Amino acid sequence: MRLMHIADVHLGCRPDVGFAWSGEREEELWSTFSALVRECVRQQADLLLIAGDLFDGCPSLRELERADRILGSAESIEVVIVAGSADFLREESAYADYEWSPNVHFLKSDEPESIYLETLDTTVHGVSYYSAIRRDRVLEDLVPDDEGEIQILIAYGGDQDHCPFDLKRLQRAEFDYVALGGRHSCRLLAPGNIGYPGSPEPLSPAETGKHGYIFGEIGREKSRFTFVPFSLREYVNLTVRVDAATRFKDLKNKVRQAVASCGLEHLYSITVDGSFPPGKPFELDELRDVGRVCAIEDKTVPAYDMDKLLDIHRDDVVGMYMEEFLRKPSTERAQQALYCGLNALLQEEEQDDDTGA
Ligand SMILES: [Mn+2]
Repeated sequence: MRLMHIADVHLGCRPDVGFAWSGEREEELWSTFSALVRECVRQQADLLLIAGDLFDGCPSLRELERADRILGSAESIEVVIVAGSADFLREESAYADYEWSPNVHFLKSDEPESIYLETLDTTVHGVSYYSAIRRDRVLEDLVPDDEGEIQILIAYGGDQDHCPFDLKRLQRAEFDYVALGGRHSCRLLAPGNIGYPGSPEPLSPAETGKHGYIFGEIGREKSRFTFVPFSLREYVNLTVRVDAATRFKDLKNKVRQAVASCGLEHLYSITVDGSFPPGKPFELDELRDVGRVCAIEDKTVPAYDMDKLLDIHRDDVVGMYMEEFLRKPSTERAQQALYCGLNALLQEEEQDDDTGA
């Protein structure tokens, strides 16, 4: 039996709000979801498991119909869904009593339930959320029954606020596979048949790295589960070093090259580290047009020659200020404060010089 396991798709979510590509990303969550279902067919999977947070919130009827059209189009594939913390069920919602296509099975009770899929001789056990937080340890009590040859648990949670469980207990229950949801990055847990696929598309700059799905084969002798990268885009952290001799043009070229070699389709957080000529900081905002840049962090400091400055200002307030800082162990914060103060003091001195005071 071949299965695809996805979770945390968050349809309806609009990542990177405020950026030019935000609307496009919202649509890409849908197109990747469609592509996943087509991939399921192409890979001749028998079963698609969706372990919570298919939607970013309580879906509208339109969103339900759109998702159902996609899932219903793969009529040869049995689909099992549970609701997670983001798309928890509200009694009066369209989500709670929507009639899905015949191949789509929604385990929508807040009590554990199971479905026996006759053609696959497989039983899938699961439970849904009716609030964003659920602290009972309901998953730990679930055990295989003797109906299906293959026994699967589909479960959302694992942290303190979302159906916490002891991994050892889950392992001891001896399901053939435990399809988890609720983490946005992939994690396969020992002995390899328990896993979080993560979100198929990353949803925020913190969600760096590969995103995709878990594909599994359950056999009589041997089973195998692997993570398969599938997302259209990734969030990438890029750090570039500069020094006082770096020209802005060269810095921009360096960033442009790095972005081009990583991939223009990706979404970047750029950190610039190093130093700039005192009084002439780089205009880092101008790096925004090298690609899809979500954030720029400026970690540059002015390239003061401390020894020389101390020598010049031995007997004035600037020297006293510097000595006060240099006496203490240097932390990043203290450094920042030192440079800020130094900037202000030296600028004041320059103005005094200009006005002849
Ligand atoms: Mn989620």
